[in-house]
Parts: sequence; C-alpha cells; structure tokens
Amino acid sequence: MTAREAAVAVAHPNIALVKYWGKRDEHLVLPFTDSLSLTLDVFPTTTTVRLDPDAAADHVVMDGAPARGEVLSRATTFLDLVRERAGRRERALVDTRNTVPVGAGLASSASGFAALTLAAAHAYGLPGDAGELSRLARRGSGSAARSLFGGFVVWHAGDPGAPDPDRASYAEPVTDARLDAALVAVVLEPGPKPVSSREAMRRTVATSPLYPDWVTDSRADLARLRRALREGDMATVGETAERNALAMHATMEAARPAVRYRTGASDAVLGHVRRLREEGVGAWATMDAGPNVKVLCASADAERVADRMREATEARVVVARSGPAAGLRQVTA
Ligand code: 2P0
Repeated sequence: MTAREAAVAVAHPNIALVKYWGKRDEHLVLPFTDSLSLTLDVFPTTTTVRLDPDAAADHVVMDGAPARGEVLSRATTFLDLVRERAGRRERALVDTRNTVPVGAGLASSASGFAALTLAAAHAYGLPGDAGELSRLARRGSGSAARSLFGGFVVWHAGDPGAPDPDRASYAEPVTDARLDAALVAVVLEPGPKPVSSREAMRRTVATSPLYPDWVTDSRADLARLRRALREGDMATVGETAERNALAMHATMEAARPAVRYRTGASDAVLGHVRRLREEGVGAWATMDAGPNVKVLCASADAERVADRMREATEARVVVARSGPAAGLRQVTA
C-alpha cells in the first residue's frame, strides 16, 4: 500500500459484557483474559491524520484544544510504532473529535485509538488486514482493538506460551451471535475519573487478593456468554454480564489502595435495574472505569427501560444499539 498522506476515520465506543481488566504485558498490552463487547451506534470519534514533512513533532488536537502531557505522549508513542512499521519518518497533524465525555468510563480511548489506528495506518500506507489493525490498535489502548469491528466482538488474550504473543492477541467479530441487544447508558457524571483505568488495572493485578479468582471466573463467564449469544438467550447474557462487571469492581475495590469508581448514584441506578427485573423487565447492569451505569436489555425493551431510568434519575439517558465497524471517510481540504 502507498501512503495517502491524509486519512479520516470514524470509530464507535464499545462496552464489554465480559471485561478486560489487567495486563500480563504492559508494553505489548497483552491482557490476562479474553473479553467480549458490543460496539455502540452512538458517541463516534472522528480522527484526521495528515502527514507533515516539515514538522519536527507530532501535533495533536483533541476536541479543538492542543493535546499535552499523557494524551500527547500516548498518541506520539503510538504514531512512532506506525512509522516504524511503515518505514516512514514524517510527523503528523492529528485532529480528533469525540462525541463522548472523555475519561468518564464511556470508552473514549477505545473509539479514539481505533479511529487513530485506521486513519494513521491509511495515511502512512501501512498494509494489514483487520486482525493486524486490531493488534496495532491494542498497542494504543487495549479496548480499542475491539472498536475496529461492529456488533459483538471478542478480543483474544492469546496463549502466553505462543511463539509470537503479539500475533496471538487480536479481536474479531462474533459471527454466530443471535441477539438484538441494546445498552441504555445512564450518564451520571461526565467529569474526569479519579484514577485512570490503566493505573487501576495495574494496582488491581499487583495487590488485589481477588484477582486470580477473577481471571479464572472470567473464562467461565466468556464461555457462558458465547453460548448464550449463539442461542439468543438474553437472560443468560444479561446475568453473566452483570455478574462479570460487579466482580470486576469487587476485585479493584479489594486492591490496596482501593479503587472505587462506583458512587452512591451508581448504586441507586443498580437498585432501579434490580427493581425493573423484579417487575419482569429483562434489564441488567454493567459498569466500567467510571460511575456511569449501562443497562443491557433486548433492543425491543430499550425505550421502556430508558423511560424508567429517566423517571428514576436526573441523569442523561442515552439509548445505544449495535454499531458499525470503524471506517474511513472522505478527506476534505
Ligand atoms: C473493558 N475497560 O473491557 C474494560 C472494563 C474499563 C473497564 O478496557 O490501559 O482504556 O489503554 O489498555 O482499554 C478500559 O481500559 O485500557 C477498559 P488500556 P483501556 O472495556
């Protein structure tokens, strides 16, 4: 492939039903466990990468403001990897626009690094199939590997004993899922989170006495979830996803010092979801590295579940359904 010099890509966030929590290799971003997610049809990130032969450094603009610190260094480190693989030296101008609140546990790093991966690979002329792009996205942010694909997606941790562990860890669509699911996002606090998920994972792996059991249970959760997706069994998918999310939070709350993303407001929403279930509505909660709760339900029940959440809370409630794979867009001047 030859370099296009500029490319624009759009990617959507994903929410894991079986979570990624903990790396066995920080540099290569290799997880301890497989994870499985649903890519959403809301909150896309649009990223433009333009090569700039005259620039001495990468310049990254996020939501209209120049990126600095950790955000800039993560983008530059990632672009260095793309340049090394493409055999090119030009620095880049990156313009990225999120529609999701950044850093609030709604997966902006997944859509962000998925869009950056696709745009940068295209701009620098890096060859590679979808699996290869997902391995590359993984190096930017683990969950980004899943946002390259639409619908339900599995990210394989890969066999630690494989001759090339980097190659063994990639994401791919779950092609035999027979479930039309929705995630109703209850956005409680769109502000930045107290501890980054990267640091929280590190601390959990290093200090939580619950972590080894979580790794074991996660394997069983994944097998159960895959079977239930194949069978279109919403209740088992929901129960498994809720259990897996609560177990992940329990694991980090047992770390030293504890990491707690759940707030009183999150717990209140978890209670509303439980009451909905007691009334016979199929609704289950999942939570990520932030206080927001996402309510998993059948697509046909989504508006009803959203209305109930609006009645019960002051929060912004957004209905998300299965979204598309990341894609390229026309470059404009
Ligand atoms: C997930 N999360 O599976 C889990 C559940 C948050 C909770 O993936 O360090 O931003 O960049 O690989 O991908 C958030 O972690 O972490 C995440 P890095 P990432 O969606």
